[in-house]
Amino acid sequence: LILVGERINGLFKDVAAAIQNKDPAPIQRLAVAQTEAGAAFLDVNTGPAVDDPAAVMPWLVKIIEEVVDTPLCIDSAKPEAIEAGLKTVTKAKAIINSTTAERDRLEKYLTLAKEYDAYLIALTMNRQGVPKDAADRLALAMEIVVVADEFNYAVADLFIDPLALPVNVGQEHGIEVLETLRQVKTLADPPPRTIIGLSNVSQGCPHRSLLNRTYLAMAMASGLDAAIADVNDHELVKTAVTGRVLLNQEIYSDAFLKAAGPARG
Ligand code: THG
Repeated sequence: LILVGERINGLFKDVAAAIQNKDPAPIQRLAVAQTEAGAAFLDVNTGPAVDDPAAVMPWLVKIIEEVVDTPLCIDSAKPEAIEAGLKTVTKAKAIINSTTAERDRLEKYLTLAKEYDAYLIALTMNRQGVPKDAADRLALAMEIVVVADEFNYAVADLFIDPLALPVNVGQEHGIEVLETLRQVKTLADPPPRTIIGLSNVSQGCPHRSLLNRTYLAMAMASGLDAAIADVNDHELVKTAVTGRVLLNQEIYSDAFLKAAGPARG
């Protein structure tokens, strides 16, 4: 499972304040902490309070790259902000987060992904919003795969995101997202990869870690390849490693024993 650290996002008050004050230190601390916790990528999102994300994104990329080598997941609904971020990146292949299935946006983001040799996350939503069931999510995933193929974009570099929603407002979506994760693998050979914003499921809910961990285990069993998640939740990272062992994606001995701690029966 590829873990993308979610924490450098202006949705969080401390990050919003650091951006406002042009203070690199809190953001750099989050970059180091998430990297040490095992993040393979760091999500970078200016958040909703920033007027001009295309001006802020290069600053974020620069200060993060000063302290870690971890590749970045450039997260914005504004293509100008994505491009400004990609222009600044000097480390390994980045992820573009994210396009929707809307044709004009998809073509714009695919063009950027090709030009900057980046992975691309595509959400199974369009102008009508998020579909209510797996069949409609899959129809959008198929449209995305077809257009990626037309663009000669490697489908294995494409991550389909079926959009996890908070369980307290979209309870009926949980099982539809799991079904979508399973069926996406039948759309092409090699298939696209899959990703979700895991913490979405618990937004506004009590027992967030428990909800995140339980859904992670179910999503992994449904074929999930990557998650944007709270990597500083040690129980969550332990669940990810344990899931990999139980799904025979990782050898039982070394990583599992290390992650789970001393054996207590
Ligand atoms: N798919 C893709 N990208 C995404 C998402 C997705 N990026 C953003 C988001 N969803 C994933 N990241 C987060 C980050 C924070 C929270 C949830 C998902 C979160 N934040 C606290 C809250 O709203 O309660 C912030 C409050 C605070 O502590 O300050 O829960 O689905 N491709």
